[in-house]
Amino acid sequence: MDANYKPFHPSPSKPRFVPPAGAVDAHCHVFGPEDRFPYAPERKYTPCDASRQQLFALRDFLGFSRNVIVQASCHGSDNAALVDALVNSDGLARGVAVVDPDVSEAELRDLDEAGVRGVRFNFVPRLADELPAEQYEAIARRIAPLGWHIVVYFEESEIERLTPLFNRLPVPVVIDHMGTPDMSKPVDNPKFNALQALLAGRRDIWVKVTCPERLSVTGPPYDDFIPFARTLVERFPDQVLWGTDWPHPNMRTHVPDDGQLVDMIPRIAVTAELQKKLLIDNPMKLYWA
Ligand code: 0GY
Repeated sequence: MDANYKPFHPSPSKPRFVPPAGAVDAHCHVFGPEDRFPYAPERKYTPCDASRQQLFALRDFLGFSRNVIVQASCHGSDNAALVDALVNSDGLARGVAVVDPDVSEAELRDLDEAGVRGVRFNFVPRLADELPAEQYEAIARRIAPLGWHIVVYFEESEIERLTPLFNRLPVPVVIDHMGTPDMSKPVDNPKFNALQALLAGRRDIWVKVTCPERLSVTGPPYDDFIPFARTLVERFPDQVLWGTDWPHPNMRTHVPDDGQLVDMIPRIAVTAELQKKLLIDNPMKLYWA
């Protein structure tokens, strides 16, 4: 792993919040192990290995039932580690892959068979190189017949530039990490309002209320994250997803305690009904329907 890379928390706390039975961690990753699943030559960072066994043990420890595993940039478009995790999950994990524009029909069918339900477009320059817009649109057209969706990760500064592309995608769109809002600003700010306009304009656009550890300016216990996440959960209760983001790649300031992240859930989804939508109904509709 990179010299300055911070491995995930070795012993997270047991959360006090007990997720409802069937809860889904809808954003997490597996990394390597490198000796079996080497990292991509074009990667922009080298993480600490984080195996499927460790992920599934954390799922059980935190009181979750299922995982949505998202292909991270360090594995490029080689989805082998992701597929290995999915096919060894007893049906309890679904995946989001990264594919090249020239991916074959047979590869897409194999990924679908393994449990992949979406493709991720990563627009964050420190993680991936952006493709021409036509190539994203072509991939979206290719996956539409499979009933898959597109997951997008971008920096908030890019939201206006990318909105027309997102609106042209002919499949559902899932936005990572609330569109990465600037938490030193009030919730009512033009960028976060642009995100909400996107969600209000298309009810098949979803958003992950994830990554306090990455987005918070104040740090643990991440109080500044709450009003942003709570706004989305209350305004768009049928379009929100929650995940740990384990193993939290590229953290610079600190390593989050996953138990503490789970304990934030009742602060952002304050009723049992909102928690059920966030943790069960919404991810089940997207990934297990
Ligand atoms: C995340 C966030 C990060 C990394 C990746 O694909 C990736 O490498 O998504 C990040 O560094 O912000 O969702 O895990």
